[in-house]
Amino acid sequence: DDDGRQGTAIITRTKTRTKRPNLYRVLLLNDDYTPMEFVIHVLERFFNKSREDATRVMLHVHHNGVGECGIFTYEIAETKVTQVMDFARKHQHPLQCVMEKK
Ligand code: NFA
Repeated sequence: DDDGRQGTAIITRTKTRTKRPNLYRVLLLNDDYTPMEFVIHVLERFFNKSREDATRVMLHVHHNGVGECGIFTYEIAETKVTQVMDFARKHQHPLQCVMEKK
């Protein structure tokens, strides 16, 4: 806008500011006791993975010590970690699930 008296126009921002949310990687950690089949089930149930993808991720964790289940916003990532940890505890497996900022 310009008040018409001087060259003092004020330009207002009309473009919407689009902020990217912080993202978090949810990881599974290897251990010596959790059955492979249980880990596959966790990946299918809580991360909506196909049998094939779940098996790939499980074997990656088994061989490398850690692997990615997915990338989520903070609240979703936190929920996944809690769901997996509660489920593992219920079945008395030491499986560990953690999140890290991307
Ligand atoms: N290492 C476990 C076993 O040999 C399998 C496993 C895979 C555990 C991925 C945790 C995560 N039974």
